[in-house]
Amino acid sequence: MDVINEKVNTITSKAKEDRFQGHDYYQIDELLQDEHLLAREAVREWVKSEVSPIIEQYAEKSKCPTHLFKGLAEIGAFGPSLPVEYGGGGMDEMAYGIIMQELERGDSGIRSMASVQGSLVMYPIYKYGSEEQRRKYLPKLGSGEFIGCFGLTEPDHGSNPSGMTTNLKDDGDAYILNGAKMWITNSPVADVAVVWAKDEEGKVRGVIVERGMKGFSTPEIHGKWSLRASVTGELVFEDVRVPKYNVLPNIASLRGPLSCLSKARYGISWGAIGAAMDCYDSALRYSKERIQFDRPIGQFQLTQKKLAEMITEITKAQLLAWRLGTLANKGKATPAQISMAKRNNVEMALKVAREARQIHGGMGITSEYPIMRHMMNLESVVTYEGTHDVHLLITGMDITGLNAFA
Ligand code: TGC
Ligand code: FAD
Repeated sequence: MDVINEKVNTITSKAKEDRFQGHDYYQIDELLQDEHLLAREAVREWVKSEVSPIIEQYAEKSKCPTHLFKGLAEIGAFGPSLPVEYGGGGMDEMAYGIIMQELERGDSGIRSMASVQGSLVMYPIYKYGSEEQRRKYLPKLGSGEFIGCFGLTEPDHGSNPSGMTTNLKDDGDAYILNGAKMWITNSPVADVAVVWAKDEEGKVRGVIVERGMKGFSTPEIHGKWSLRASVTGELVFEDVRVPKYNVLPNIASLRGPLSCLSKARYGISWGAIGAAMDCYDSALRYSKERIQFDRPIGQFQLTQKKLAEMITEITKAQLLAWRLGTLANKGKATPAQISMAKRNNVEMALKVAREARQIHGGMGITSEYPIMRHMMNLESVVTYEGTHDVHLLITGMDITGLNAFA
């Protein structure tokens, strides 16, 4: 009995220590600049010291480690490619992707916190807001003093946001906002929400709703088996009086929220590789340490097949992300190219997680290893920011010129 406990304890204590090493089978690092590698190192160290020691507990308890918002701000995770004077990091799109990759290596929920704040809250205010709105909100969001959320999805309109019924009615110097948003990351803890609603002409407008506005509430959604360390909720608007000052003046179309999604989907296409690498890293190590039939399980051909296929798929995804990053840096990455990368890389990560789980045997279902947490998280990632099938249809539309949604 003691021997079994000793073995379990040895495996347990090894698993608890974050021994992650990046994987770069095709020497893609040679294609990166020093600022990318430095950013990666800094975020990796932060994840090892701040996220890895606590994440399993938070996920098990289904609690969001909101204390990490400040740290995320300090490492420049909020809007890495937005200008410094507006609270961003002043880096390029490649750096943004790499930072998301390292965060998601820790946990998809932590990457979500950063994606939403930077790409879905700061970006629309930067891109479509007035100068006064930028000055008022962006520095506070960039520093983590304010937490933001993004409200597009509704209870009856998920994949089809153009059907939204949340609406704005003109009332002099304000709009009256009514409706509800569903599945909103960070909503229960947000200070501000960028909300998309139709005006009386049926045009999609973006409004900044602040916590404390009368008639605005943010109930939490419970019972998630995925993204458990991320907080998700609703946004409910009952005759909320939103000053016209809070309307984003430079957009009146669904293109507004969809362009923000392009930015966030780009980050996810990098982020998913992080989750996949963490699963692969753990499986590779376990395969060399776990002895069955008097030899490491990594010596069996079937285990090698799994590992070889994992690193092949990770490498292909890395090349896709790197190329997308170079296009994004030139402002040439199209929404359809971003859809392809998001779809491919998240699916790849899910498959890697499932194979890694097999390699860990029974241990793979426990919180001693990160595999099940990543796998369950990825079940959300494959659905949010456009489902797997929606992205396939975007590619289909792009190559055929025929619109499956029309
Ligand atoms: P459609 O007519 O195709 O487009 C309307 C206008 O938008 C433009 N556009 C885009 N612009 C930039 N980036 C994109 N990705 C764009 N996609 C479309 C388009 O050119 C057009 O512009 P204009 O100027 O001609 O008006 O719109 P549609 O109603 O037919 O919808 C097409 C469809 C289904 C692809 C789209 O609605 C879609 O992507 N649906 C998926 C919904 C989705 O992704 N929701 C995500 C909610 S947010 C979220 O999940 C956050 S999770 C965050 C986290 O925790 O990390
Ligand atoms: P539906 O649209 O009802 O889709 C159900 C199924 O039908 C899917 O398989 C879909 O692919 C399929 N389907 C739909 N239309 C078609 C079609 N035309 N052809 C073929 N198949 C189709 N939203 C926000 O606005 N802000 C957030 O911060 C946010 N955070 C989220 C966090 C989590 C944890 C989750 C799970 C979701 C979040 N979302 C958020 C919502 C997310 O974007 C939606 O869940 C997603 O867009 C899908 O919408 P839906 O869930 O209503 O599914």
